[in-house]
This record gives sequence, structure tokens and C-alpha cells, in this order.
Amino acid sequence: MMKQASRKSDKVMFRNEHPDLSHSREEILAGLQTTQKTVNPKWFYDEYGSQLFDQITRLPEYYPTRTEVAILTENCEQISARCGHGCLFIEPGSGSSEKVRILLDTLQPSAYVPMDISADFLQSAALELGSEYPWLDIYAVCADFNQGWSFLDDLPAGKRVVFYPGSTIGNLEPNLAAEFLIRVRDMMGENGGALVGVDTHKSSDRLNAAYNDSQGVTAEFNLNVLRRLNEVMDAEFEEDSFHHHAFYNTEARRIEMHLVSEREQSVRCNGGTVEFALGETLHTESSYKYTPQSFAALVEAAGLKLAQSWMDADELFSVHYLERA
Ligand code: SAH
Ligand code: AVI
Repeated sequence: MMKQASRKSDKVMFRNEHPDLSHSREEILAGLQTTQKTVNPKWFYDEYGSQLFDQITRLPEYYPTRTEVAILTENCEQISARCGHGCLFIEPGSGSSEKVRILLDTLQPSAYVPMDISADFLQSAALELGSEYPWLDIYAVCADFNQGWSFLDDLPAGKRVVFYPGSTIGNLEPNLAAEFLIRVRDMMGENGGALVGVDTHKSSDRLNAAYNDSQGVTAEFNLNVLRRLNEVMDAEFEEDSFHHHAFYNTEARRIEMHLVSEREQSVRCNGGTVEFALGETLHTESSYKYTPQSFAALVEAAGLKLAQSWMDADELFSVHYLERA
């Protein structure tokens, strides 16, 4: 049984390990003080941000979710056999836990561990999943997946498999993605694995459209960071003083999302001020795209190997099963 966990039902447990406010403030302030101002994309996700992301997944331009869902659906038997029936299935950045539903009946894990920074959204998603799958043990953990995963020590023993779909790995800078994979490798032990969804490098047109949707949902998602900064940093960012800008940086092979300052402004933040020149940007997210080869190189640098990979016919998205090298 998990320490400090609150029991939401017989089968659904919830544990809150959200980083404390002073730590969060220091981290955000450091990003606002660099030459290219940046904020970690985890700050998109409160209840509203998580809902906006769910809307993004259903947009006609946003191909990654429906492509990955098709890959998981078509290869469910093979993927479940790779992961191993009865494994402990851990999903960092689980969001609405939609994709795990594709695998659950076939995989029959010993337990499912959704892990997310968005506390309330995680809790409702876990309860809903629990009501749909009454046989499933769910240990929901609100935590930053870039920090320690020591809570896993309190969970049932057995093969551990990390499920990291959605190309969330693409939101980590490559050096941090390698560190993340090293943590996964350490955590999975000798016989564990990881099932990772990765968006592929492709035409700029397709990528630019996916991050500049015609309904403006991605723009709203991007601007939600300002609302989060206002709450967490006691700041006064004005939404209509910034606009959404996203583009594929072909050289770096990443989508960059920025908020562009529409004027010269001095924004009250954390008891001080943050200065923006006209046109200066706050870099809110990168979304790296990989070829199977460049992803294999990343994985190998972390002491892992691609044991099996699946792609759709148009090679828009890839899913990889990783094991220790
Ligand atoms: N796995 C789901 C959701 C992906 S969206 C899918 O494939 O559809 C990315 C998710 O990661 C969001 O739910 C967000 O809240 C969460 N997230 C982002 N950064 C995080 C961090 N540092 N720690 C924990 N969760 C994070
Ligand atoms: C969660 N993550 C993989 C999404 C992505 O595509 O990088 C977040 C997102 N940002 C804008 N649209 C979707």
C-alpha cells in the first residue's frame, strides 16, 4: 500500500507529490531571467490546460493522437505480449488516460500507475477509469516526472513497464530526454521495458498546421501559461498583450511555441518586474521530432535499445518498445 496516499475507492488510490510553491517559483523565475525567456511546458497543465490539450487531440490538423491510437489498436496483441501480461504499467504524463484503455483488456496489468502534474484532472481521470475497469488497481500519483520516482518503491513488485505515449518525450530537450530515459532504465530493472510514442520528422507544412490550428485551440492552450504564471507567481501578465507563434525549426527538428509580446512592457511578477521588448518572445514549448534512426541514437545513449517498433503506413508517428541494451 502507498504511504501518505488517500483512498478514493477500494481500487483507486491517489498520492500528491506536487513540488512545493517556493521550488516552482524559483524554477519559473530562473527561466524568465535568461536571454531567451522560457517556461517549462508543464505549466500549460492545470484543469483548463488539460481540457484544452484534450481538445487539441481531436482537432483535424493534430494527426499525432489519432495516428498513435490506430497504431496501438492495430498492434494491441503484439504490444501487450511485449509488455507482458501482469506487468506494473506506469504512465508518466497520463492526462486523460485515454490510450491505456486500448491495451488494458489484453494487457491485464497487475496495476496501472497514472502520473501527472495536473492534480485535479488526474484524479477525475483515475476515478473515471476505475469506474470503467472495476478489476483494475490504480495508483494515481501527482508528481513532476522529471523528479524522483521513489513512490514506486511502495508499489507491487514484478515487471515494470513505462508507458510514455503522445510524444511527450519530444517536449524534453534531447539532453533531458536522455536523462529521463536513464531514470526509466534504472527504474525498470533488468527485465522491464518502456513503450514510447514518438512523433516523426516530416514536412514543415504538416507540422506547422498541427500547431497552428484553424480553431485557435493551440493558441488558447499556449496563452494559458500566462494565467498559470499569474496564479503561481502572483504576476500580472495580460493575455491580449501577447500572441501565439508556432513554427517548425527544420534544422533543430522541433516545433517551437512562443508567446510574442505585442508591445514594450514591464510585467509585475513575484514582487519584481519582468521586461519585454516589442516582439520579444517567451519560449513556452519545444516539440522535437525524431526519425527512427535519431530516436535509436537517443535511446542507445541512455543504455537502452529499440526491441521492436511500429509505425503507420504514412510514417507520421512511431511507437517503440525499449529494453536494456
Ligand atoms: N499521455 C497522454 C497525455 C499526453 S499530454 C496522451 O498520450 O494522450 C502530456 C501530459 O503530460 C499532460 O497531461 C501533462 O499534464 C503531463 N505533464 C507535462 N509535463 C509534466 C511533468 N513535468 N510531470 C508530470 N506530468 C507532466
Ligand atoms: C503533449 N505534447 C506531446 C504535445 C505536443 O504535440 O508537443 C503538446 C502540444 N503542444 C501544442 N499542441 C500540442
